[in-house]
Amino acid sequence: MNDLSDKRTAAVHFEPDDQVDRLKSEILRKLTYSLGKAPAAAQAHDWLTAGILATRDHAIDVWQASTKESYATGRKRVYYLSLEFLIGRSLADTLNNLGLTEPMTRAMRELGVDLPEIETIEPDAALGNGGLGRLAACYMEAMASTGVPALGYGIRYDHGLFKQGIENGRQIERPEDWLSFRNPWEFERREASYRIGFGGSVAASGPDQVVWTPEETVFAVAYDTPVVGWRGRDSTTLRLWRARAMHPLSLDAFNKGDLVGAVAERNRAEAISKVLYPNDSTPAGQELRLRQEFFFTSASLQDLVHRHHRQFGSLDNLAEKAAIQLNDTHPSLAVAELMRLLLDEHKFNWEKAWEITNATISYTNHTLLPEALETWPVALVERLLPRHMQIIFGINARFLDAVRRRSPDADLASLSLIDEHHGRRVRMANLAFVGSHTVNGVSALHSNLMKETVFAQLHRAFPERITNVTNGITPRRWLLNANPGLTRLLQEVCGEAVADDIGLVRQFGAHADDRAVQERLAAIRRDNKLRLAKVIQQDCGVVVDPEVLFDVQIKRVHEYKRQLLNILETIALYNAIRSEPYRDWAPRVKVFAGKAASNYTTAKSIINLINDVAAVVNNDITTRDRLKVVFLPNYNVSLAELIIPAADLSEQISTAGMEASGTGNMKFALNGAITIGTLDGANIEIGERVGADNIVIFGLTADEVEIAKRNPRPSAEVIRATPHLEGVLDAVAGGAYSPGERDRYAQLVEGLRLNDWFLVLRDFESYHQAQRRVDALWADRARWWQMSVANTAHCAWFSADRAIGEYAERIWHVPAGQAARA
Ligand code: GP0
Repeated sequence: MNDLSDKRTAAVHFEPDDQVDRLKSEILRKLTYSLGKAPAAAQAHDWLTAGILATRDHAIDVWQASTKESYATGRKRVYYLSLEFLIGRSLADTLNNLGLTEPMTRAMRELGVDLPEIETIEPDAALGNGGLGRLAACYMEAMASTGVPALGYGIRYDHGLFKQGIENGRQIERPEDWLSFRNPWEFERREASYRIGFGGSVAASGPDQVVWTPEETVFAVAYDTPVVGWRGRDSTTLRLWRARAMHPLSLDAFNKGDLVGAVAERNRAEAISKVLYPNDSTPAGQELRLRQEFFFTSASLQDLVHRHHRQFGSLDNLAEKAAIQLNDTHPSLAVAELMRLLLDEHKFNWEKAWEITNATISYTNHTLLPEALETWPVALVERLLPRHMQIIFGINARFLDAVRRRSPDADLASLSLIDEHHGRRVRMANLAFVGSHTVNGVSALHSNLMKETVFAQLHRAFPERITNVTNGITPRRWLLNANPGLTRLLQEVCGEAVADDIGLVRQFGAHADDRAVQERLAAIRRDNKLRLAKVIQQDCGVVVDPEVLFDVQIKRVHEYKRQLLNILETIALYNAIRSEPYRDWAPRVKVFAGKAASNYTTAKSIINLINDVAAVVNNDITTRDRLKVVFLPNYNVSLAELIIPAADLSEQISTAGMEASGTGNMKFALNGAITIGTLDGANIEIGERVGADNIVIFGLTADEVEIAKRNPRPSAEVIRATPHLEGVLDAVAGGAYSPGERDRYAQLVEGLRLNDWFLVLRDFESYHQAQRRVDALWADRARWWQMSVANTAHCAWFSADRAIGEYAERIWHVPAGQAARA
C-alpha cells in the first residue's frame, strides 16, 4: 500500500500554482502532440479532449498503483458482469475525485477556456436504460472509493440509448452516437481478445467432457477505462467488449465482385456490439440479444479464468480469489460457461466444477414483474449454444434429482430450469439462482417478496440463499458534484470531512429549526431552480417561476411507475384551480422527463398525453401563475444531475410491490426533496430513516395490492366512488386535450376502464389527498425546510459505499481495502 500513499502525497506536494502551471503544460502538450492542434486553432471540443487526456494521465497513476497492489497481494477481486453501465459524463466527476477540480478550472481559465462550459459538451456514455445500468455505474465508483478491487465487464456499444426528441408532443427516437468524436477515456487492448463461438456441433470426448466445434466464431476485443474513486486512492477497471470479425473481408467474394458478400461476415459479427436494446424491465426476446448476452459473458469469463490461471497456476482456488456478480439475469449464461471452461478446457470432473462455479457466482435480482423475467426457447439456445444447452440440462437433472430425494413433495415443475408450459423455455432466473451461492434483492420489501412470490419454491429448496442488499447511490456524483451549493452548506455545518464520510450529514439534523440554515437552504434551492428554469425555457419554451413548487417525476416511462396517475391528478388539479381560482393552491410546476421503449405503445401514449396536457395548461391564463406542466426531452444522467438538486417534491408513485427499489428516490431525498410516494421498494426504508412526518405516503400497500388483484373491484365502481375522476377520464377520452384527434386517448382510458391493472384509479383519491397535504406543507415554508433538512440528514445510509460494504462482507467475502479504512 506504500506506493499508493506515496503517490497521494506526491500530488499534494505541489504548491497550488505549480499544480496549475503543470496542468496547463499538460493540457497544451495533449493539444499539440496528441491532437495535433495549435491553441489558436483549437475548438471547444479539442480543449475538452485535451483536458480529458490530461486528467486521464492522473487517473492512470492511481489505476496502475491499484492494479499492481491487488496483483502483488493476490487479493480477491470482484467481477461485476452487467449488460448495462449508465455512466453519463466522466470529466467533472473524475476531476473531483482526484481533487483536481480547482486547479484544472484555473489552468483552463488561464488558457482562455471555461471548464464548466466545455464539460457540458462531453457526451453522456449512455450504455444503459435506467436504474439497473446506473446502479452498475455507481457501484464501480463506490468500489473504487472503498478499496474493493474490481473489474466491471460489459459491452462497448457503438450506439447507446437512443436520443429522444419530442415532435408534436410525441416521442421520436434518434440514434445515439457517443463515439463520433472517439472516446478519449478508453484504451483498446488488441492483445486481450478472445474467440466467442456460436452454433456448430458437440462430440463426446470423455465422461462429462465434450468437444464443441462452433460453426461461427467472432472476436471480443477489450476496451479498458479506469474509474477512480474518492481522493484518487484507488481505481477500478471498466472492461467493455467490442465484437470484431475473424475475417473482416472475404477475398473470395471480393474477387468475384460481390462487395456486399465480401463484408457479410464482418457485418454479422460486428452487429453484436452495435447497439443497446432500449427495453427496460421487459426482455426483447430477439436472437441478437441472446448473442449479446453470451458474447460478453463468455469473453468476461474466459478473461478472468485466463488471468486467474496465469496468476495462480490453477483454478482450484478460483472461488477464493474471484467473486462473480451477475447484475440481473442477462449474464446468467455465466453459470453454464464457467462449467464449460472447467469441464472441457480444464478437465475438471462435474462435481468439482460445480462446486467451484457455485462458490464463485452470485446473482442480483432487480424485478418481480413476471413479464420481465427472462426466458429463452430451448430450441434457440440449442441451435446457438449446443454445449451450453447440454450443460443446462445436466445441471437441471442433478438439481431436480437432489430436490426429489430431499423433499418428495417439492413442486419440481416450478423449480425446473426449463419451463414446459409455453413451449420449452430456459428460465434464466432459475439458472442464475441454482448456480449461485447467494441471491440478493435490492430493497427489504423486494427481497421479502422474492421469497414469497417468484422464488417461493426455490427459496424452500435453498432457504439460506436469498439475502437483501438495499441499493445505494454514489454521493460524490449525486450530492458533491450535482449540488455544490448544498455541499458547501453541509461542509460548513458538519465539517469539511462530510465529503470523506457522508455519515457526518447526520449532524445537519440538529439544525432543522435554525432560521439561518433554512434561509441558506432556500437560497441554494432557488439557485438550482433558476439553472433548471433556463433549460426548461430553452427546451420547452415555457417560462417557470423559481418561487413555485417544483414537483418532479423523472424516470423511464412505464405503466407500473404510473406517470399516468400523476398526469390525471394534474388534470383534476387544473380543473379544481379553474373552478376555485382563489383557494390557496400551492403554485406548482409539474416536471416530467423519461424515455419509453420504442415498441411500448402505451408508454408512448402517456408521453403524448403529458405533452398535450402541457399545451393546454400552459396556455390558460386563468391558471397562469398556479400551474405549469413541462416534459423535458431526452432524459439522461446529465439531465438528472441538473433536475434533482432543483426538486422540491419527488414523485415515487409506483404500484406497491412493483418497483424493486428505485434509486432516483434516494438521490432526491439526499438532496433534500420531499418524497410523495407509495410504500414500495426503498421508499419504505427512506420513510423509516427520515421519519413518517418527513415523507408523504399514500396508496395501497403491497399486501393490499395483492388482495386487490385477486378480487378486482370494477373500475366503474371505483370511478363512481372517486370525486372528479369521471370528469377527468371523460375529458381525456373525449379529446379535450387532443382536439385535432379526438380519439387519441380513447384506448388509453378504455384500458383503465376495462382492467386497472396498475391500480391508477384505485389509488387516485389517496394520491389526490396526499397532494393536498403537500399544498399545506408548502404553505408553511419553515416546516418545509425542516423536512428538507431531515431528509438530507438521514439519507447517508443510501450511499453506495454502504451497499458495497454489505456486498463485500456478506456476499463477496472481500475485505474493503486501505481506502475504506483510511
Ligand atoms: C429493473 F428489471 N430495473 C429491471 C430492469 O430491467 N431494469 C431496471 O432498471 C431497476 C428497477 O426497476 C429499480 O427499482 C431498481 O432500483 C434498479 O433496477 C436497480 O436495482 C429502478 O430504480
